[in-house]
Amino acid sequence: MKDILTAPFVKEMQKTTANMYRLGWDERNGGNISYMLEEDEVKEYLDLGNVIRTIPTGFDATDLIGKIFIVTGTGKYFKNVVDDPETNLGIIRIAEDDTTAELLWGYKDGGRFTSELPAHLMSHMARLKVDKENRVVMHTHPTHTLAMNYVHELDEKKFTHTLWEMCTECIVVFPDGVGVLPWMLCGTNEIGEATAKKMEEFRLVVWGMHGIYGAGKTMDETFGLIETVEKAAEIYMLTAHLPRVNTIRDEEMVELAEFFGVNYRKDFLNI
Ligand code: 2HA
Ligand code: ZN
Repeated sequence: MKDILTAPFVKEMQKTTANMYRLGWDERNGGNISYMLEEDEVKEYLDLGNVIRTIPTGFDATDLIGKIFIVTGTGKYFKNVVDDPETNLGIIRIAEDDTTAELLWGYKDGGRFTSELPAHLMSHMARLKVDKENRVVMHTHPTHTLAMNYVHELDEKKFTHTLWEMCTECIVVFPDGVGVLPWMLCGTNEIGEATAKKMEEFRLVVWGMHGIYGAGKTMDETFGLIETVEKAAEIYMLTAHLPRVNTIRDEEMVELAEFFGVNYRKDFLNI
């Protein structure tokens, strides 16, 4: 059996959380990541018959029975994952009863997965229906995206349109746009259900006055989606109070989308 601390998926979680912390997006225990793993890649490092303990999830994840995830821990700081992955991360498998998680590794101090597990697993289920290669769900509190929530209407067409105007590559990176939820109580099944509903249409969902969710095939793709929204939001926050002299026009966005061959939300443009 190989040493789990050398596993590429553990290293990816360490690098990503450290990077996000350094970007200032994940203060204290802010943010959480879940990453679906293949049984074959995990069994090189762990005895899949050895369940350390079971933890109730509090909701049905029928479509995910037997699926394995590496997930950040509740109350844990992204800042600390790099130095102590075994305490701050856990590897869980959804049990046959669909409401229990079997802990295979991690949460060494007796901890458990993120309080946002409902939103994560429900989002995995929703995205897998649209894209069977989806593996990653990421939640974070990117500074400018969050700032924009306070000064921009929380309407998904208007919010997406403004982001698309801020960087030329935006419509190409997230042609499907950004879903937006109003402020809601976090850590609940309700916000999980609302997020998953949006994930049927979007790979990015803003949680009003809280943060953002992203979903994708790889850690890079998912991080890249959020990073691009955050960059656009930063440009918006640097310019929103100034007279707008130039902008990327809707006709130019169409040109971009057509040139790069992306299927964009035509109803999010004003033409
Ligand atoms: O886990 O970000 O939404 C900390 C959070 C809750
Ligand atoms: Zn949060």
